[in-house]
Amino acid sequence: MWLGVITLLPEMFDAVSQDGVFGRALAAGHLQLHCFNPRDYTTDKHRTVDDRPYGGGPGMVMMVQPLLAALTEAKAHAPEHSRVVLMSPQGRRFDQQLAIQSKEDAGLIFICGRYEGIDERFVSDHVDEEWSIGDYVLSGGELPAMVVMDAISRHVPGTLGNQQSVIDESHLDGTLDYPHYTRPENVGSKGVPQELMSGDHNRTKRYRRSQALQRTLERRPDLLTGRVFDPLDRQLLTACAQQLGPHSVEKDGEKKQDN
Ligand code: 4FV
Repeated sequence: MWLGVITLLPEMFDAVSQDGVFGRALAAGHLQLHCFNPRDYTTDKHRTVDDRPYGGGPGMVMMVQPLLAALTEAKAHAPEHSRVVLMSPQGRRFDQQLAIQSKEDAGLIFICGRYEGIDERFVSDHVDEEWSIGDYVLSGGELPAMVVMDAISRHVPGTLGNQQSVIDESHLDGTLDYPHYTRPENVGSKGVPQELMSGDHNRTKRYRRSQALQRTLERRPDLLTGRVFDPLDRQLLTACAQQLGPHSVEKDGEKKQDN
């Protein structure tokens, strides 16, 4: 997958390019990452990329010309029909489903704003989609772009050594993840659930599924609405609900404190 980023701070992307899953995927050629800095495409001696907002108000707004010149250069290198995505709180909430859908794209070009935002004429004429990573305002679109690229890249074949971990991954089927344990077996007074020590694959699988459903029921019951469950899930959910008892789900998914 070819990834382009329009950013005033390309050096920020060194944070994901050199190590980890994303860095290894770049090194292996499963992913390509290319940054285009609007400041390199300015036409004035001061290399101006922003200006004061019409109508007044705080901060600065990114100008069209440098952004468009950088985007044009990116498109000259990107696979044909690569979508242009602006990272913005006004966008569609990015989630696992969108991450999985996006792995099919041959290329994506992310626009990372700075300052108060971007001239609306660039957005309306050149941006295909706006995506948000959450309802808060950051100082730039670079971190959201890195979050999104990381989530998408995990689904690009070859990126993860064990593609099964993506298949098992939480949120893939709309549930939260089950708890994980590793050595040493005893940490203080706490051991490891017997279901994980039994060596019985089916027992372990059932335990993990039950824990994932219980956590989802407790913390994010909204993820369970409108879902069709197979007989095993229905059986496990019924057991979870009985075990948790009435009113066991706190508002806003807050974990119920053990009394
Ligand atoms: C953001 C978000 C975000 C707003 C102004 C960039 C900043 C600045 N992007 N999800 N939340 N972007 O806050 O995606 O230009």
